Amino acid sequence: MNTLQITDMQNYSTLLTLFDQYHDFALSTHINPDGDAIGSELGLYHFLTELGKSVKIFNTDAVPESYRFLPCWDNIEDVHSISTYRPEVLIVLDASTLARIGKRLSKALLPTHELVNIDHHATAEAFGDVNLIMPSASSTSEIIYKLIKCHQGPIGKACALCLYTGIMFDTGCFRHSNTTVETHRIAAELIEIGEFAPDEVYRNVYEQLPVAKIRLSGEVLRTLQVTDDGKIASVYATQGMLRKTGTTPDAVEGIVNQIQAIAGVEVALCASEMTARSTKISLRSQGHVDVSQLAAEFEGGGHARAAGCRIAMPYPAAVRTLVQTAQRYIDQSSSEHGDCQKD
Ligand SMILES: [Mn+2]
Repeated sequence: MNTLQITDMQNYSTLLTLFDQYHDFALSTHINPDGDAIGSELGLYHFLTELGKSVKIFNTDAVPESYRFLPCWDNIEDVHSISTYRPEVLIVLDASTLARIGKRLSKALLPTHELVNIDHHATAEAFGDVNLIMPSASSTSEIIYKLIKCHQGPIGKACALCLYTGIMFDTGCFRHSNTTVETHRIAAELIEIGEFAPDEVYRNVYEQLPVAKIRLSGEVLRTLQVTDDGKIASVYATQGMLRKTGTTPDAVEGIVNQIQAIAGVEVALCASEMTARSTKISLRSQGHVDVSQLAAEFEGGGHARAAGCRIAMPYPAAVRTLVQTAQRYIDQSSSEHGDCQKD
């Protein structure tokens, strides 16, 4: 059986009407775009283009190297190319707030008619005229797939590759808890349509690492601390480590996943020194702790199992504060769930 679960029919049909009604679309996504951000943008871009629409994409940050195999990635423009351009409809993808597309972009890129917000973050704000927020979806790319299906397609080859890449990324290659039977069915269909090799997509995204990034991982992993109960693991990356290895802050991304894999660890965190007084934190959860709530205490956000925030503190203090807060969440959850009933 291959039934499509649509939970928000009302907003789907409103959106489909917009696709038919308007001609000029602009798309955007969050700063430091990841695989789902780029995949959902380009997937929707290909779909709308095939419908004969005029579509432009504007992002604050450049497309990461690892996504430059996706068709039309180089059509993505930056804030400087906007000037007086006004789309009829602006669709913001995978960004839990409008500000997440970048301050300048959120002010410069104004639609004449509709602002649309498509997202799957549990902490997403309904900032659009039309909002399609589905925390149950694995990824924004999965929502775009469902939208196109509701429109009766067609999903083209290029579109299928982009959406598959987004779903693969946001499910951690189909291993995170947001991966469902339906996710696999959608992925299978996209592979069939796109006629691409999934192993090549994987290699493009994950196995084109510069040697400097591995050297940075080595430096960062050396800072590993695990709490006495073994449930919280933390590491940090300093500006000095970036200089020493010749890397930039985005190279820190993904290291948190390595320490999340330690047996018994429920919360993993990686702190990244941005300036002397500002620290970026990435959080992962393997247990009952909802790290999006933890991040929200510091004005961050994300998902129950993966979230992040920025703290106005030097990194050693930020790590201490976050570990203490995580400990409070773990104590709470073990009193609620009982220590012997682990997942
Ligand atoms: Mn996403």
